[in-house]
Amino acid sequence: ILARGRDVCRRNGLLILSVLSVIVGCLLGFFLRTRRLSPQEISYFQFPGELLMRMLKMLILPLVVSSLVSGLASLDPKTSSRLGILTVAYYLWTTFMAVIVGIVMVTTIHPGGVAQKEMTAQSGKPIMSSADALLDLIRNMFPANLVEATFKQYRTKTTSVVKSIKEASEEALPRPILIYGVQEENSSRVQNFILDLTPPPEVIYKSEPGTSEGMNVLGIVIFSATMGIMLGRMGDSGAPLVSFCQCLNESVMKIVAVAVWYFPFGIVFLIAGKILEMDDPKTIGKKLGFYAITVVCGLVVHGLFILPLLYFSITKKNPIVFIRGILQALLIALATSSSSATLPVTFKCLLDNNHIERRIARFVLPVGATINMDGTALYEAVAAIFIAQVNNYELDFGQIITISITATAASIGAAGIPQAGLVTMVIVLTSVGLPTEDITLIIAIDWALDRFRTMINVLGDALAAGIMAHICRKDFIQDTGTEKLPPFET
Ligand code: DAS
Repeated sequence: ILARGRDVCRRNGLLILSVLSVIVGCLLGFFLRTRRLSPQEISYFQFPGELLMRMLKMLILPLVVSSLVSGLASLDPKTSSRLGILTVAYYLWTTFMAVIVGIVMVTTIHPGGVAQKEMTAQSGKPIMSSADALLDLIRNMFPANLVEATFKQYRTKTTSVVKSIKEASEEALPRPILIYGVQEENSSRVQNFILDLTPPPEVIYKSEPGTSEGMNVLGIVIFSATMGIMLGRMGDSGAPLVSFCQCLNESVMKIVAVAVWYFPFGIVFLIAGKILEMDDPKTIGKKLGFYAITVVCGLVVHGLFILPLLYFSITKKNPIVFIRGILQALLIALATSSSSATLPVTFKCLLDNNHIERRIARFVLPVGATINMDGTALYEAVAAIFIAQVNNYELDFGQIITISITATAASIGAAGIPQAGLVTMVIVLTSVGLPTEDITLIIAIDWALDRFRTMINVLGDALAAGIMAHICRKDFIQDTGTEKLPPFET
């Protein structure tokens, strides 16, 4: 009874701690805003939160590669192709549904009409064309050098961040903005685009490091899935590498089991640090209030009604119990606004709390974290139509269809990193001839809405794993245990 009690409290304890950390983070953030900290003090205060982000990002590459390779290699070709087709079809269907929900919401609430009088786009620089954005997405699907590309970016982030801070302060930028982010020679224009979209002056603007490497996660998924399928077909000659990936996957999950105890502490500083940076809520409220309400209503309808209903209709299981099991992952998504960074926790919740077949989770989650973004697709459709409304631009039916298709495609190309959806929106806007510089109309609250759409992205991936585990359960019951698990596998 003691052991059981300890386990229940340990699991719930961590969840309760995480919920409390979100509340404490919000309260602390708003309290410290009244203390008017200096930019330097803000960046020191954000340090524990930055550690949390780096801890999670450090795990993405080994986790994605090891889970996809070992997951796919341990499935027989029939199951893996069936699972692959079903998963991608499900993802496309739910993403398109999210877009439709968003379009219905924004045409019903019509937030742009409210804002029309007050809003004017800040003097926009010619922002990159959708062709560039599209080429960048495709380019980053093929990271020139899988490991070097990722770790090189980590390494140069440290050096060039310090360098660019020094240069920036010496050059006394025309606008008193201290921007730092890596301007690598090969970094995608997508990253520069985010840097160009800087909010008003006298703000320390941290380009969320990882934009281009975040795009590379898509390339890593493509590479690892291909590797897994190839190795699965090689039989015994591929076994050593499959076993290596299984062991790597298990060890990463054991690191996550330890790291999760730091998360509540990191969440406090991550959230409070973001609140310290945000614009004055008063200036935001009137202008963008209706827009934010439209986005949140769409996310709630899709995430808390449509997806759970779909889960129940297919599995006949209680979706609330399932969602309860992944609450920890949803909180990390809220704190980090990165579904890729949340991936290790999503894995842990699905395996430990919802007892999803690990080979299903190892395929469905990494693929979902990069191509399945219901929240982002909904958001991009709403934002595009909102910008059309603000510009008094009547969209015809054909353009609405174009927006729904391009929003679906753009969300697939968006990486699971902070504010990626803001960037790929360029494709949606230019597809119907809307001015891309109008993205600056919504940038002030994008960081907050990003957290909620990331939660829905993670929820969509997790529910998909639950549905696929249910649909393919017969494959595993008849399965003769093809996955030769590492010796220490419990
Ligand atoms: N923050 C992205 C994610 O991690 C979503 C987005 O930017 O729209 O899923």
